[in-house]
Amino acid sequence: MLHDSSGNTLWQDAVTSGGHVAASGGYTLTGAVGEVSGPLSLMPTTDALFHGIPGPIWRSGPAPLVYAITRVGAERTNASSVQFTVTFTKAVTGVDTTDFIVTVSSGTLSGCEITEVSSDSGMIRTVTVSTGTGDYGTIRLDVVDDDTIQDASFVPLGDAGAGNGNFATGESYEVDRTAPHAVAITGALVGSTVAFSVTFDEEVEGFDASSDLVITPSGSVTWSTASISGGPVVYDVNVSDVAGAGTMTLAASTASDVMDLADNPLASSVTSAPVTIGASLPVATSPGLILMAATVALTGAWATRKRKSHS
Ligand SMILES: [Ca+2]
Ligand SMILES: [Ca+2]
Ligand SMILES: [Ca+2]
Repeated sequence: MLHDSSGNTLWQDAVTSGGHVAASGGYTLTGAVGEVSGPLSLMPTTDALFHGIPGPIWRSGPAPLVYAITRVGAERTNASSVQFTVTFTKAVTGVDTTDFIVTVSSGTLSGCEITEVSSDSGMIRTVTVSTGTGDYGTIRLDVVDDDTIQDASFVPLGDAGAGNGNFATGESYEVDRTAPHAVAITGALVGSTVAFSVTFDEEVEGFDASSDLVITPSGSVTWSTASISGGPVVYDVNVSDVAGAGTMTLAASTASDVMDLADNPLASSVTSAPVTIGASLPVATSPGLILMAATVALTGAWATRKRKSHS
């Protein structure tokens, strides 16, 4: 609808692509959808009307475009559906599920679908996407322009023509439904500390407290504290003030809050080989044997033979 500067209606049909509409009073609308020419300015108002004002020729504003597509949630997820925020450069209508496709740029996901587009007004839409099936994949939401998205002046996305408003450079989600595992743990006695190295098969978080550890001593072994540092794949675990004689092993606790970045909880852990603490003599109290200070790591059988040969 076109008004002159006095508010009189000059023309009240929608502009059609390539149309040429002569309005009363000598004003003319012509050209592609949304473009105007004639001895007047056209200024869209909030109710999508035009008010003609004598002056230079104006277009009714640039065509709408997709400004950005961003994630609503965390990048790594194991969720069955995710949401994207789609922001246009101006208010548009005509946005529905058929304007989008889901692009799986890597991984094994299949069956991802656009399930919902939020209320059709304004500059912003929230689009819900099901993440389908499969253990891992990267999914992105793209806009496919078929000119059904238009601004209030009926100017289609990217201007007239399919494809010129496409958008395929938005943020992605990394869907991860595979639980992490602790796959290698090594340890060595350094002074009175047992220094372990724990390797997971992917980045994990929450591996940060003694409750995340399963420390198993044998013999008379004791310790005071355990500290965890490093990560997010390889961590150092230092067990301090170790005393006594025997061995110590370490595993990561699957009953803890350790999880990958998609919140899949730790599924399993290897256990380290036993780290010998002091001399682990099997029966070190036979008559005539003097038990040395338990600081040298020797196997019991070897130590027993050596000592008998010197007695
Ligand atoms: Ca277009
Ligand atoms: Ca994982
Ligand atoms: Ca923890």
